[in-house]
Amino acid sequence: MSLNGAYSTKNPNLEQMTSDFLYHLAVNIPDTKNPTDIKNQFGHIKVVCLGGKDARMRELAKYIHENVYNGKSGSKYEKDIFEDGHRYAGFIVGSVLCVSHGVGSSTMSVVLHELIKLVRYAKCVDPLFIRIGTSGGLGVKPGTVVVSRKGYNGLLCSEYEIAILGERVSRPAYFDERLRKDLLDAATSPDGGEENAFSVIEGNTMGTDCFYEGQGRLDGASCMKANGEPYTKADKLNFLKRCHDECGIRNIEMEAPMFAALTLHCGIRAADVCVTLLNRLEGDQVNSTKAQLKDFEERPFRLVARFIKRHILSS
Ligand code: R2B
Ligand code: URA
Repeated sequence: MSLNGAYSTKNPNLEQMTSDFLYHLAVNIPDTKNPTDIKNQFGHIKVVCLGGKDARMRELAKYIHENVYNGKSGSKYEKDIFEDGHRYAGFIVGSVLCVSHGVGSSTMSVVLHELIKLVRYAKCVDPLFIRIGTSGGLGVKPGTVVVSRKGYNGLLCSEYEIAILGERVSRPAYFDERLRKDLLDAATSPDGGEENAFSVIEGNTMGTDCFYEGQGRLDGASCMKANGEPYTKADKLNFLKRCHDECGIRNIEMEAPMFAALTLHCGIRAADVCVTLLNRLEGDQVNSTKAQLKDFEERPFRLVARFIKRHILSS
């Protein structure tokens, strides 16, 4: 039986545990049956935003304070509530929790397990999890924001495969349809306002375990095919075109299949909203200027802030 009727636990052992320690967040739950402090601190959270970098998540909290709550969130949004864990950073602003997740699925899955337990102990009602990230685009203009339909792994399968007790376990990796539609809806401004200044599209997202060879880059420390021979620019473009044409992949990052699969498995509605920093059909190096990076990285903030105002705080 689940502690929270809104979403389920996939771990029956949790029902038997009288205390829990979310080690990487340094959050202690001395009494899981009556977690009063956790409920007081997190029970009101409606949206958990996740992004790679600590500093970007602090900026997101500030952005939401200013743009969603008009400077009146009443939250100490600059305080890193997970600093004692020395691994991830977390900032609360109104009913939004912004958390960093590092690079890649293995790093993100650790914080995701602990956050899913946290919102469950806190009895948050139907919390949404939204990753706000960066990516390489496929055939789309740099700066485009992609809201993901499905995650694909580097073998072009829409699944997340993990080894559990010495066996391969494969889980489906698609994102919540209603949340995706609501996010896309937030991209449209009834008065033709600022959101139209950049494109927001839906597409599939490949998440790889390796930034370099896993994403077909030519500029890693190694650049070799399975047969031990170097791959060429033509090989790379062939692969990227297959991703685009056969799988509808419009951007590449390093977390989508794991994030989609674990949230889906645990009954959490989730979305992946990533800006593309470059068009991978044209190159490999991420060499945007500081100002361009700031502008691009803020684009998913703008979309998600508008979504929160329109679909979360108005209801
Ligand atoms: C996008 O950017 C990071 C790699 O630079 C990784 O976390 C991702 O998914
Ligand atoms: N993040 C990635 O994983 N790939 C890119 O090309 C850019 C950002």
